[in-house]
Order: sequence, then structure tokens, then C-alpha cells
Amino acid sequence: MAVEKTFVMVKPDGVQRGLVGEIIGRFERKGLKLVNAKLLQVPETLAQSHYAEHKERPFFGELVTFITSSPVFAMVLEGDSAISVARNMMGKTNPVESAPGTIRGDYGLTIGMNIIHGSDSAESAAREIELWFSNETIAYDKAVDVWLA
Ligand code: DAT
Ligand code: MG
Repeated sequence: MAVEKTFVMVKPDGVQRGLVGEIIGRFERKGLKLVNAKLLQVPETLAQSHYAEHKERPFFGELVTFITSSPVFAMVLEGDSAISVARNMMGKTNPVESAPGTIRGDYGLTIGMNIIHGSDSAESAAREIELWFSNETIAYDKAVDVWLA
């Protein structure tokens, strides 16, 4: 068990559909700790950097257009195995295949608008927390921490 930080973002469809509170609540109830968060309109350059690994894919243009189309809610979550825990809670990339009970499984319908992003590895988390938050996070204790580890 290792405490990790992960980058999670409610995409424009999730913000427009009023799912921000529901999604944050799921992570809070799971036991992950919010250590930074912000609502922002994503600049095109940030969208391109964030999704750089997909720049040769046919859907790259659509992806950048979508993620810059309306505000996103970005956050950093901390906790034991936070990266894989958050990914598992999101469900598979394609909502058609995401299990019920996951965020995409419960709220998503198509791969183009799949509600949420989460870092997929320790390397991605480090890169994305730097890119979106300049590595700024708040370290603080919660009384409940002792009941989570
Ligand atoms: P994930 O978001 O689960 O990490 P990914 O990194 O493979 O998935 O892709 C990033 C996003 O790009 C994904 O959330 C939705 C979009 N996407 C992926 N594959 C796609 C496809 N075949 N057609 C359209 N959009 C796609
Ligand atoms: Mg990915």
C-alpha cells in the first residue's frame, strides 16, 4: 500500500449535466482526499498537451474540440493506491463496456462523451498534476484518516 496522488477531471459533459457534486461525493465516500480542485475553461494548448499521447489518433481533433467546448472540473485526489482506485471507479473508457456502479457505467453513453478522465499510471499522474496544477497541492490531516489505513 502506498499513498498516491492522481489527477481526475470531470469533462464538459459531466459539468453540463450537473454531475460534479455526485462525482466528487463518490470519491470522498470512497476515502480519497481532495488536495486541489478548480473549474476552468481549458485552453487549446493545454488540451493538446494533456492528450499528446493521442495526437496521431483519428479522434484527436474531436477530443480537443470536446474538452475545450465548455468548462471542466479538475482535481487532485490523494489516498492509498489512488491512481488505480480512481480508474476502477471510472470504469472502462467506452461506456458501452463500463460496468454498472462505475461512473461511466452509470452516467456515460458514448466514448466521445465519457464524463471523466483519470490518470492511468504513476507517470501520467505526475505529468498531469504538474501540467494542470503546477504541482500545487494542499497537505492536511482529516480526523477520518485513521479509519482509512
Ligand atoms: P481513458 O480516458 O480511459 O484514459 P484513452 O486515454 O484511451 O482513455 O482515451 C482518451 C479519451 O479519448 C477517452 O476518454 C475518450 C477518447 N477516445 C478514446 N478512444 C476513442 C475512440 N476510438 N473514438 C473516439 N474517442 C475516443
Ligand atoms: Mg487515458
